[in-house]
Amino acid sequence: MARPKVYNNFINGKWVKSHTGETFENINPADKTDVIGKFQKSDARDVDDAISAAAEAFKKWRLVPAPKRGEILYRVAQRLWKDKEQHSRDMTREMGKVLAETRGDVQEAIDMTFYMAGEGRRSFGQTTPSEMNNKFCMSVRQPLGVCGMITPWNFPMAIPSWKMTPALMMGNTVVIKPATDTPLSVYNLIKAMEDEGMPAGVVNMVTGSGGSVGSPLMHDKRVGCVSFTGSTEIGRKVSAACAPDFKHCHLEMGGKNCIIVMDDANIDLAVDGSLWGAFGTTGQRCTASSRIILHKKIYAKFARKFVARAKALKVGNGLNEKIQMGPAINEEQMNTVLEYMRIGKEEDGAKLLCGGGRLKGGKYNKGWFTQPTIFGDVTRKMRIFQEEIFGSVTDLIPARSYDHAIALANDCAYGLSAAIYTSNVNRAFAAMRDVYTGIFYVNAPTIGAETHMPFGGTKHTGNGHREACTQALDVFSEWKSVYVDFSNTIQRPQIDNQ
Ligand code: UN1
Repeated sequence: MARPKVYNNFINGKWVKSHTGETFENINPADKTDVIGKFQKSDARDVDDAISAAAEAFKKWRLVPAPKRGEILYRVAQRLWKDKEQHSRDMTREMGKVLAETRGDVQEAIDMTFYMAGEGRRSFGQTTPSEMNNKFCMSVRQPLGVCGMITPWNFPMAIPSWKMTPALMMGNTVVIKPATDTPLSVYNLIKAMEDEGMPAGVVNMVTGSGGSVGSPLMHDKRVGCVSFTGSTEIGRKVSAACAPDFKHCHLEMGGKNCIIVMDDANIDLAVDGSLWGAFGTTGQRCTASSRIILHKKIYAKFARKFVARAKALKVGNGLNEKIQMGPAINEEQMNTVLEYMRIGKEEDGAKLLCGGGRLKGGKYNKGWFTQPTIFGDVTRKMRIFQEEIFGSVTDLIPARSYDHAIALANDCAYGLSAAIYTSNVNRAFAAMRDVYTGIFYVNAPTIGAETHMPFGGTKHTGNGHREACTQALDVFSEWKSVYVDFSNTIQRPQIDNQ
């Protein structure tokens, strides 16, 4: 086998080694003997270099007209489109999810980049009449400076694009720390930016661990904004790191998303949706359907069909087009999922309906494969009802009525996404109103957000911000209200005109 390629950090337009002189390996989770590449094991000195470069580049980048910044992003989007298949294969190899899904991930990055490129010619502010004569009022956005980004492994190109493209469009510069499990996809995104003429220092990538790279990045006083996607536990640390300097802080964290299936639902459609929502991306989405709340009248019928479909899922290496579910991202994550399977088996009253362990034997021994797992008769006090698992496990929860289903849906620390399957339009609208989440679906599973809609959640999922759509611009800019008085007199609002 060829020796793995060594990838460098990208700082000030150059590919450079870390000060540490050390690297870490990027391993294929479907085949741990497959080393995809070696990446720089960076530390605070590399972060410092990257922030210095970004701070310097900001002086010029903020003055580049927004439509021109947008033009670079258009070219980046076209480049990603051209290289989509290769980027998707790279992503399946480093992350494990199946090719159809990694193509979707790269597509999401393309969509986002085109969308934000278009914002170069929009990014509208307001004009409004003044209460005084001969005076003009308008609001404009201004960039924040250096934006630090800490991105996860489950959407290795889409999520970095959600953060980088609005930040860049607004005139900010970027230092990004990719997840250590999936740095190649961020490398591919950065490389496209370099090749399409992004000026030196405007985007910088530093690879390495959260402690050595993420921590100095979020604590640095020169950083004006930190955008983080990951666990609620780490999100709390990011929030605390940003607080003393009142940095903009955008957090996108856990989920325990539910699908409600009512007695009037199309059951086959709900089974299809639940299968995709629960086991797509091996359940490793913040939006995964990890609680399925079933009206008691259809519980048994749904459970029978759903379990049969889950048992039939083809699990394996995602590079094989016939495979429907890939591995867990790494050994540690697999062990967490296995631990939750154990907890579920011991919960008083929960019934294991299928799966419940690791897939072993033959090709499975090469990677971190877990069985599609369903627990039945799950109730609100159970840990598997309340805690995010981030793996191939979902719960079936019986509900007595619509009101009971809504109470169960809301009885959770998180509030990212929820769904209802029903053929009753009144119920659909009532549920849309009554479930307190950032995203809601009718007759579709909890996954599958589109880039021109705001993305984010309530409660412990987020801190009030949204990614994607124009809402993302609010994270990466500050409003400035501008008053131009052309009266040539002193005019005192609220006083002289009363
Ligand atoms: C995530 O899981 O962090 O809505 C992002 C979806 C995808 C994005 C998921 N478009 O499922």
